[in-house]
Amino acid sequence: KESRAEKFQRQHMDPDTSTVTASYCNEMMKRRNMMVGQCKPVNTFIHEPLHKVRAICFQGNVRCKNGQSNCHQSSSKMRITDCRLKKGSKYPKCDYETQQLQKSIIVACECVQYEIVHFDGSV
Ligand code: PAX
Repeated sequence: KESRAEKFQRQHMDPDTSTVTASYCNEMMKRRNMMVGQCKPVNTFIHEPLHKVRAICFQGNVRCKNGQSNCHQSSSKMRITDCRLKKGSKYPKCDYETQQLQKSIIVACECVQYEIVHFDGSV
């Protein structure tokens, strides 16, 4: 079974891409299985090496949106792409807007090995 850390990597990691095209989100949301049963409304891909993203678990501790205390904010800006479902788009035709950004990101970390399990937002 896919672990939470593996699921985070499938849904949010894309280190080898530096520039994205307008169709990036439509292709990636499909390829990474986020159009199964429903269209995931918002999803962020991170274009940084995994070791840099894992290191966020040792950076500034912040409260998560759900009130838990296991969230961490990256001390530097990261290259990310936000995928947002376009208004009126209906499953199974999930149609996304692609937006490339450089922002600090907030993630939730779990367990002894400090694996990232959830993307909380970007600021
Ligand atoms: P998730 O299901 O929210 O969390 P996501 O991050 O890809 O998935 P399982 O066993 O899978 O249920 N976990 C936590 N979740 C939230 N908060 C804390 N502190 C926490 N600690 C552990 C994946 C797993 O992490 C566990 C949680 O129980 C899950 O375990 O965002 C909704 C989705 O949109 C993404 C992020 C979320 O998907 P919302 O509405 O909660 O903010 N998303 C959102 C994004 O990719 N980019 C964005 O900018 C925003 C706003």
